[in-house]
Amino acid sequence: MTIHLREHCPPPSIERADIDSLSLDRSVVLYHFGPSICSQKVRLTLAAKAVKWESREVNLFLDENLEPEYMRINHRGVVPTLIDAGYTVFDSATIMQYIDRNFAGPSLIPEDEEKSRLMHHWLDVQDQFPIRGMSYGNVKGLLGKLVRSDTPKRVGKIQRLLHANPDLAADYKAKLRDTEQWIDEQSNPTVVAEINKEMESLLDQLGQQVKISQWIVGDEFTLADIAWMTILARIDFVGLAPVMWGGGKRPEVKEYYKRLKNAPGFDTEITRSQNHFDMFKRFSKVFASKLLGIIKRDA
Ligand SMILES: N[C@@H](CCC(=O)N[C@@H](CS)C(=O)NCC(=O)O)C(=O)O
Repeated sequence: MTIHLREHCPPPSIERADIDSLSLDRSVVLYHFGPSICSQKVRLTLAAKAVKWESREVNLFLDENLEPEYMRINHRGVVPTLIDAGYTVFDSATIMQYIDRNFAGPSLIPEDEEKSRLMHHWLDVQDQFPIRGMSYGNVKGLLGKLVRSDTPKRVGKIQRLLHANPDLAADYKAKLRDTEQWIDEQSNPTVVAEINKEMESLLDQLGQQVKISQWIVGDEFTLADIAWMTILARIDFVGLAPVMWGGGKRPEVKEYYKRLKNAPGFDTEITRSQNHFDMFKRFSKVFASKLLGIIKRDA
């Protein structure tokens, strides 16, 4: 049974009878990348539900997501992609809801209609936020220079892949447009400043929410908290924490982030793959591998 969901389609819910009959040999495969925020959301959800899964790393720093084999699995060439019992599910927010509905374990979507609406609101808000611009535009120092200088190099690679794979032409053309937008965004300080301002306004609203309760939706830890855990960790990683919740500013957000850092999965799914040491290690490997590729190509 193969159903390919495109973004914004509601995830299918497998019938309980199907789950029971599949449970013994159910294999869950996740295409993901350690530091990718969208992958972190899904890995945290799998961990919260104690789902066993097989890892297929798609190294974004090596542009493995652009390879035709992966583009045939995920036409946008992005991670994550989840494959479960013949279903291929795209888009982190969709995958998170799919996992919650189709696996046993604590429910991460409130049953109460009003609370569920609120949870979806906070899930949508983060989903629509230009997190890529915030991440690439703000990361400072040598790491910032390295990650930003890597984006323009993808243009040539996508053009080569476009010519070599005419059946994927539409997808590679979309990837080219997206990469050009990405380059404009990350290198334009006005755009980055606007994105940061937008985040400040969201954090004001988030602060109001977590001032009155432990988690975003009262005392229930939900998918919205998982998603915001990754966003706040990214803000911290790129060095924006002092601007966003330092010096007595937004104390509720600061306290909420402290609670999130103590929540299960933070260390294993975020800190382990999103730290400066790991990033430098990954980038030096990328540099060596790309250099070798250029030498071989020009030999
Ligand atoms: N809306 C999608 C976005 C997926 C996405 O943009 N993933 C990023 C990593 S967080 C990616 O694969 N970037 C590589 C690229 O855009 O080429 C989701 O939430 O899954």
